[in-house]
Amino acid sequence: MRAHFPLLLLLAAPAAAQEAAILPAALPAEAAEAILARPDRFADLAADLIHGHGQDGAITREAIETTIALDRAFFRTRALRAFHESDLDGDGTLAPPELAARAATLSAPARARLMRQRDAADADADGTLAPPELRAFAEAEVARASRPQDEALLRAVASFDSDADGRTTLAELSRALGPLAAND
Ligand SMILES: [Ca+2]
Ligand SMILES: [Ca+2]
Repeated sequence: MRAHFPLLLLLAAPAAAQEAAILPAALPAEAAEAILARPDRFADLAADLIHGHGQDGAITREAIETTIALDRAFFRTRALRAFHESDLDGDGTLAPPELAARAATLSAPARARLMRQRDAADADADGTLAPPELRAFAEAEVARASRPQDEALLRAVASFDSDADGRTTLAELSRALGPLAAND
């Protein structure tokens, strides 16, 4: 015999409306779409964020912004590392002899990578990398590596603060995401 299912529930809330009701209203549409598509991935990301950068099983909006800034600083530093290692006189500008001296110590693939990065960074193509060119190159690498849609998902965690105390807890997240994961 089939279990009884309250018909009124079905009438009151079709499946799609039920799903939409679970996610916070403040969530940007694009983030909501990404979360609905892969609720398990978002749950992992949010848990890593809270465990890694939160406090006492919760995270604030400010701490999320700090996390994003830390990631950007990491990508910026990574982008500039090879150039900093080539700045033999430490004046912040890379002259062609400095780049050539560093390139001579590298393996063929690393040398090719350094030359490719130099060409990408040398906006005025004069062979020298000036500080503004290095800054622009680093920011372009940050934009490429940090992916706006991933940053939007990190910021989305703040929208799950259902009691509005300024902190999103693991419990608030699992209450909202649990039903989604079950349907997955
Ligand atoms: Ca220099
Ligand atoms: Ca230049």
